[in-house]
Amino acid sequence: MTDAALCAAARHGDKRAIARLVSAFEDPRPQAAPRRAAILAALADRPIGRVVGLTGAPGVGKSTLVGALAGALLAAGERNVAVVAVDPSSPLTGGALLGDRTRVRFAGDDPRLYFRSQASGAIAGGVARATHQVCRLLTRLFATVIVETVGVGQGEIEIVRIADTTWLVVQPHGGDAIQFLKAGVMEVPDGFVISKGDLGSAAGATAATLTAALRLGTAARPVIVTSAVTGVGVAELAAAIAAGPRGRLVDREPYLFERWVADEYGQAGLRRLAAAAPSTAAYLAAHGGLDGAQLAFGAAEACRDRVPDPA
Ligand SMILES: Nc1nc2c(ncn2[C@@H]2O[C@H](COP(=O)(O)OP(=O)(O)OP(=O)(O)O)[C@@H](O)[C@H]2O)c(=O)[nH]1
Ligand SMILES: [Mg+2]
Repeated sequence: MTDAALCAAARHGDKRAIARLVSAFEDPRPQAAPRRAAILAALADRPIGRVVGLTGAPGVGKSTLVGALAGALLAAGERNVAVVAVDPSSPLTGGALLGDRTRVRFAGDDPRLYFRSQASGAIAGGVARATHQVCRLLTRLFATVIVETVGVGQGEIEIVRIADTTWLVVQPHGGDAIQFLKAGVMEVPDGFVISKGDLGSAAGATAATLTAALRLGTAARPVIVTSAVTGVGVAELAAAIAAGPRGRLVDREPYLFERWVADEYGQAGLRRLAAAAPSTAAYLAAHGGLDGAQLAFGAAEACRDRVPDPA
């Protein structure tokens, strides 16, 4: 099938077509950039969906919540929902550490729901290097894209650089809330979810502690107690997400391009980028956006490999 045919099928929710397009966006090589540009051009008439980050320590209940939340978003009127679960994988084995635990289960086989899991590899931040790329595609196909990441500290909630809004999930009395406060991470999320609200009064107490702590901060942010068991709070969270902003992924491209340069070519690559243009935004503009910039930068780097540095 051609990419044009895949795009046509993907518009109608064909999951195999979507999966084949997603692989083009997971390919880090600059040679893959023109294909991405062509796919996005074929979908350019589509509105850009919202990216919602759902992050928190391992085992707090993110995947379970996401399964329920996706259904609640559809019930709240969202056209369709994709979920990307970033699977923390071991740098040693290259395999997934937690395997099945990152599986998100949807109720039934709804054509409006799509799930993809990605191995994060050795990349810091809990966000796979390909996550932002895949979000570029999925936001053209889905009204809401939820990204589940494991984030436990300041350096590990890089998801906020991609998402329109990020929610931090903490469990009752997990100590996470206090730990996050200390780490300064509380400033980062747009809202908080206390999971496992069915486990006695602990969730309410944690919510009260958190709300009191947040009152010291600047902007008021929601604290929602949820339970994937009883369903409490899930509709409220869906409504808050549905009322939030969408479509800011494009503004993130200078940052995303710098991340890609750093991943592929290291600090020296970043220095050459800085020398090549007055700003990253200017470099992107000069090359027609992210895909063109990757192709051009990759070609320049390939030339360098052939011609030894004069220094
Ligand atoms: N009682 C109760 N248990 C829950 C709830 N949500 C999740 N759990 C349980 O908590 C455990 C972890 O749930 P997951 O959804 O896999 O948690 P996660 O945050 O996605 O975990 P990782 O992806 O491994 O970081 C499982 O045993 C769930 O059954 C809830 O609302 N109430
Ligand atoms: Mg999970």
